[in-house]
Amino acid sequence: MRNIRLRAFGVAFLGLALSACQPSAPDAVAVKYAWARLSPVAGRPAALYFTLTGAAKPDRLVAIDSALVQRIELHESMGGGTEGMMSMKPLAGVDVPPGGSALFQPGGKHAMLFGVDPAITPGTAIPLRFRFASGKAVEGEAKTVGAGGEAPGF
Ligand SMILES: [Cu+2]
Repeated sequence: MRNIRLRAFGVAFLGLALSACQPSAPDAVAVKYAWARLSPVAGRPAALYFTLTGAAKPDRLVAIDSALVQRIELHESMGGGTEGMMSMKPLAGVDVPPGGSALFQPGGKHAMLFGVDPAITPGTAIPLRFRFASGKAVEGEAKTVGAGGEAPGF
């Protein structure tokens, strides 16, 4: 009896030691450098840019929401221009591989913010929740700049 208990303890201890040896890959995708360029025209959408870095397992960004934005869509600009309505296609999701990243930047992938709360002006911040196919949700915040503003230096 005593022997069996000791063995069970040994196995549990080995399990702990093994998990401690694994490389420290993050559990969830990380959201970095989020910023939004507001529209010069009230009521027009803002464009949101950010960087996602991978977790230990592959994941996929499927949605973003905010208490201060009515609707957020994932888009990709075609032809590398600015975010004009003629040159964008909607994206159902964006993969984020382990050890990799997904870049959302001007002229490429971005999110479009429709119905931004009028309290959001240049220099304020937009609270965001990034939702992933795994079911995880990551909170973030985007710095805001005006229509002609430069990307923040972070
Ligand atoms: Cu767009």
